[in-house]
Amino acid sequence: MGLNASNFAGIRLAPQFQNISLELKAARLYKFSLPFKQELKLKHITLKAREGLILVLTDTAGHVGLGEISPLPGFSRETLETALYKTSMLVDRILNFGEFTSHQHTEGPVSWEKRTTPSVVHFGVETALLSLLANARNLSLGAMLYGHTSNKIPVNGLIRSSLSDWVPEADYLVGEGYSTLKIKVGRINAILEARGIQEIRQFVGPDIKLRLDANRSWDLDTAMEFGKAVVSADIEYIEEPLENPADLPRFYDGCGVNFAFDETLHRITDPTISFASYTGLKAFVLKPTLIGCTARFINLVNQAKDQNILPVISASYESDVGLAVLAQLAGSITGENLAVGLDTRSALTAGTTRVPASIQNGWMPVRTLSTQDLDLSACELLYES
Ligand code: OSB
Ligand code: MG
Repeated sequence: MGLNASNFAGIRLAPQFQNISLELKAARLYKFSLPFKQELKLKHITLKAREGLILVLTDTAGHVGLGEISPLPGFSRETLETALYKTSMLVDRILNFGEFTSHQHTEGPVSWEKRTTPSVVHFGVETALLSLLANARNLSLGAMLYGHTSNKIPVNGLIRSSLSDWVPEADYLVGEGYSTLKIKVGRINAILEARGIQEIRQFVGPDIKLRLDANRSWDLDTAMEFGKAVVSADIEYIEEPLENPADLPRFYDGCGVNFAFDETLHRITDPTISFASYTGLKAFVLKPTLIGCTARFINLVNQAKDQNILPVISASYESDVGLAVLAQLAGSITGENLAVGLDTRSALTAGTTRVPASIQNGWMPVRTLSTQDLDLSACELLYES
């Protein structure tokens, strides 16, 4: 079957790559389950292992496109079973009828009948197809969309340990070469945590950037109390300090600490929404897996860039295949200039490629993957067509 790809999945490719077509031949879908080194405690759930799907698409010339579909329990709407069902339906339609119904992203208001909910499945299938087009041209995904890419990207070192380990962990990460750290807060008493952040700042000195993430843990008063206690520690931003994000401008007015949206961006149904009224808004933490639609993700990147907001591309504990896609996007969107949130692979005991997605001196190489790079030995083949 053939797909014409000039305006692919609602995304414009770089001018030189428009009007390309695609002759798909086969699809395989694998399931993986990768244990975490330690149970991963997220806001609403604790996970022992990361589960997900790897989609391998092949065209008639033998090029391959890889995508990952890994719903994150507690964050994604879909279970793995639903994702598997939706993926096999979508891939069947593409292979058998040449019909690709991507998520219908539009930048204007849409009636309810026309609105589809973006899904982890859309992002995985869209990026598998885009990777195939890119691989056929020996390019990264990002280079095909934007016409340029860096070959490495800086990463924020992630601190998720308990308070007593923050300083040793910061010491370790700075020693490893990270120059931006992200610390998870909002877990125990806010004042004790604020003191811990001040200790990290004193320990690492003024040249390391500090980002915080509270995952909507606080009411306005607690958040402001925390904010006032850390403002002198020069915080780049704090992600989602408030249970109710509508109060964020009051948080900023009250303490002067810049904030970032993360969870809020997964729930926006009106793509025309303006962020101009949010003074103190410093960054969008963009998790394409959870936004679930490539076109909307790119639209959010553009909105951020237009409004001087940092687009921080971030992971949701994907395996190596998903991380490679995210690194390729980041290589073209923010390149060497902005630390991204891709320090999640070290939480897993194993992966889906022979060589894991590695970070050296705080930098992740931007790499493209082919079939030879895959290690699906521990995976189960669930679908083939
Ligand atoms: O709260 O930002 C979060 C990963 C999965 C789900 C939620 C979050 C995360 C991360 C990713 O922290 C890593 C990062 O942003 O640096
Ligand atoms: Mg966050």
